[in-house]
Amino acid sequence: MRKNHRLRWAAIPIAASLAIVLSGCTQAQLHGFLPGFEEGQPAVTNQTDRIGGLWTTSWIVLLVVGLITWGLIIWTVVVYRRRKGQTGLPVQLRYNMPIEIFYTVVPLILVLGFFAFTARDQAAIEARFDSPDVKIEVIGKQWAWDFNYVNEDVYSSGIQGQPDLEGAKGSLVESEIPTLVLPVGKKIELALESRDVIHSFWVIDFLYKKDMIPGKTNYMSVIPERIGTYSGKCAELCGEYHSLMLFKVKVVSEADYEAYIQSLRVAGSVGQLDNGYNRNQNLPGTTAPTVQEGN
Ligand SMILES: [Cu+2]
Repeated sequence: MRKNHRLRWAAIPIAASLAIVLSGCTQAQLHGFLPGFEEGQPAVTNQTDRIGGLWTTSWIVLLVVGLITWGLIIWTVVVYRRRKGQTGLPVQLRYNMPIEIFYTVVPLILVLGFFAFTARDQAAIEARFDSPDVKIEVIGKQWAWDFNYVNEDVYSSGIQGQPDLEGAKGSLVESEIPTLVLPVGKKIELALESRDVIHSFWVIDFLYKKDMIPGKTNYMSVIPERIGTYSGKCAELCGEYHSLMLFKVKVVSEADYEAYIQSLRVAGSVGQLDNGYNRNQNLPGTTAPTVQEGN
């Protein structure tokens, strides 16, 4: 009875301080420090809340398991430590059925739980739109990106990151980085392909990446929900200049999207690039135009 009372007195300040600490959390902290969650801003895409939720919940579950495990380890080390004058081995415990069943069943439940939630979210993320508003073919190549705007029959061909000789050491010419322009709030289907080796299409703030495999088309279906510029990179080691295989995703209003498409048309980038094998399209002066942004 007395013990219960004491526990309750302990629980109140713990709960109160927990509430205060959590309410002081920023959006980034509440989402397990994933990128793309800022105060008062809409989600970056229609998928990011779901992915953030899976990540954060997994961490909470695993931290609880960790706290119990660390607690038990510390407890046994302290309580069952060798005391002065003790010799020989302590009482050996083995074939304790309740414990054996416990540490078989609990991990099984955890693994099945992680599997179930991952499968549920993956199915939702991987579902393709019945009728996407915008179809874009993204072609990875050593070491840049080509973008075919399928509905509009225009394209943009990218070059690998160009070192900025006037800027700080290691910096790149920002305006030369290939840019994929997407209209906000539209159902976008990206067909991911490769010309040469396996690459991986990764827009960091979209919290999702997918391999680009020669001879196979992978799809990414996403609705960008926040206007802005996001960094992307190749996430599969693909050769010497893998680290320069960068791109940007610019999510813009529909009017700006139309203007961008028009600028590609004016620049003569009409038609579609094929994904035939060609190793020499990633440097200035090749088929790729050197300045990407028409507007
Ligand atoms: Cu690559």
